Amino acid sequence: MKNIRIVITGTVGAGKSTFVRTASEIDVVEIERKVSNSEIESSFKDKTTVAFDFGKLVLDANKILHIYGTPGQTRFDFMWDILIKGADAYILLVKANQADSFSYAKDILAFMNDRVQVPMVIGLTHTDCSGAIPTEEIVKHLGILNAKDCPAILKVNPRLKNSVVTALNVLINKVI
Ligand SMILES: Nc1nc2c(ncn2[C@@H]2O[C@H](COP(=O)(O)OP(=O)(O)OP(=O)(O)O)[C@@H](O)[C@H]2O)c(=O)[nH]1
Ligand SMILES: [Mg+2]
Repeated sequence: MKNIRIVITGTVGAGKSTFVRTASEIDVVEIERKVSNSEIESSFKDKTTVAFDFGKLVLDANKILHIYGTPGQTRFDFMWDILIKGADAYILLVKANQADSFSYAKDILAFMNDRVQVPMVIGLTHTDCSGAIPTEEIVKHLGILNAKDCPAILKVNPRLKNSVVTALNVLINKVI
């Protein structure tokens, strides 16, 4: 059995913790804190990841995925650094209905690219929500200029097991 370390990163509230929870076969380790009032106003939720999420999924007879979710907030980016080093692959989740987070997603991508060159895919979340921006427009905002440089981009609903497993399979096929 081979352990494969997958990191789920992305913008605040994109669905990283939800993704890990949906994927995992074990009780997930979640290190979250209540967000302050000002943060609630901007993110419409009451908890945020401050360290990491951890879950496990046995993908097939040969592969066990160790899945780590990062914090979204930049003040915890020391954890991005710790988690991405040693990753075999990662997923960047981008909240498709939040246009003002796209430049932040671009910064996260640059942060990860500076540290590792491993397979990755981009997962667009909240595409079921009103105000979701079309994929081609998001790609432009992420600074991906041509098809050659474009990683796989898929719509992901972190609440749905099928969707999460599909995304993981697309990624794992790039690792092997
Ligand atoms: N409708 C819808 N809701 C989603 C989707 N993805 C995530 N959510 C919801 O978005 C909220 C935030 O999800 P989290 O998993 O906490 O987000 P996070 O990326 O871990 O957030 P931080 O740790 O604060 O960066 C939860 O209520 C999820 O159920 C999606 O694709 N569609
Ligand atoms: Mg989280």
